[in-house]
Amino acid sequence: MISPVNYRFSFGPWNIGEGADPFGPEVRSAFPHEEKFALYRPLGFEGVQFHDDDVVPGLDDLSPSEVTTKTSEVKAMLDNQGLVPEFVAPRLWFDKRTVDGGYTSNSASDREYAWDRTKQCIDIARGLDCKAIVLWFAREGSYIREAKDAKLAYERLLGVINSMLEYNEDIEIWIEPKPNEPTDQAYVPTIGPTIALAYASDDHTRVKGLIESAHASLAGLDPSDEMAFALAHDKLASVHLNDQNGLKYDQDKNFGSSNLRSAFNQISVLESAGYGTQGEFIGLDVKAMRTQTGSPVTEHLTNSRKIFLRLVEKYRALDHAKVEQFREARDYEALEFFIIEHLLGS
Ligand code: XUL
Ligand code: MN
Repeated sequence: MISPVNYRFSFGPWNIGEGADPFGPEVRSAFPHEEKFALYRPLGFEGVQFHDDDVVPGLDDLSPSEVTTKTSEVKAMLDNQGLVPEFVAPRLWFDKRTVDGGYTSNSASDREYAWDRTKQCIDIARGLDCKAIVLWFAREGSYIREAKDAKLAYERLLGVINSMLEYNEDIEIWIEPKPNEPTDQAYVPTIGPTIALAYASDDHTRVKGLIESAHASLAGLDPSDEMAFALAHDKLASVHLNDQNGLKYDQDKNFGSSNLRSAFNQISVLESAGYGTQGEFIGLDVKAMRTQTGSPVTEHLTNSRKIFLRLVEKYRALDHAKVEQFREARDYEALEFFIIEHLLGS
């Protein structure tokens, strides 16, 4: 069955960046954060992915009423621009109190900070009328394996998930697994442990996964299989489509730019499962190349979106009956050539 979905797209304000990397500073002038939102609709995007401090900059230093006021201002701005907040994620990797992670830090006071910040994040999300909280576990892992009690760490993560579910009955938690960076080894590296945590939680229907293509590739896995696993459990809440050239640093390249066939397979999995029919977004998490000049630089976003839509056309134009015939006959040599020819076009 070919999905009739008209996809809606999202990205985060951090995807319009100044090009700093661990080896060098900004190479483009800063484009004001507040002005980024006016770019979304013209670029073809309606969903905004937020970190808590993308909504309320400097939130650790603000009073509760200042946080509420700023959140209401952002909500009004989103309404005016016709934008939807897709999710809010607590940024638990920047502050000094997160050097050892948040929820799994060996410091009790740092864990307390992480929990307070998580409650603030949930309040901010609810203030935007957004029910999704993304947990990218960033520093929840270790630089050396002896540093932490891994069993205790997993128990702590489950404890936080349950506390979040209890703190607000309307939210959903979307875990975005990643195997490494900034830690050497992260807890919850892939979708398997993500789904296990969901089922172990007090309300698994509110705990789901978000698959980023590059994160799956960094784990040496096929992003489309990671997506399929979540879909088979009805737990693919969102995706961060991008690309990755081998096992390197997290590259956030344009979708399909390094592995076109893998991108096509991700679309096959999403389309055949009817992803998007429940309002799920096609989220992008892409970075502009450092060599790009100007401000704001947005072509990486529009190009990734175009590549996605072109591949959707390719998927819909595929002779699916023929694919079934090849599968039935287990003639995978012929199937592979058929797919490659289809991708190459005539
Ligand atoms: C990190 C990453 C994050 C999450 C949101 O690799 O992908 O930007 O998407 O916290
Ligand atoms: Mn991401």
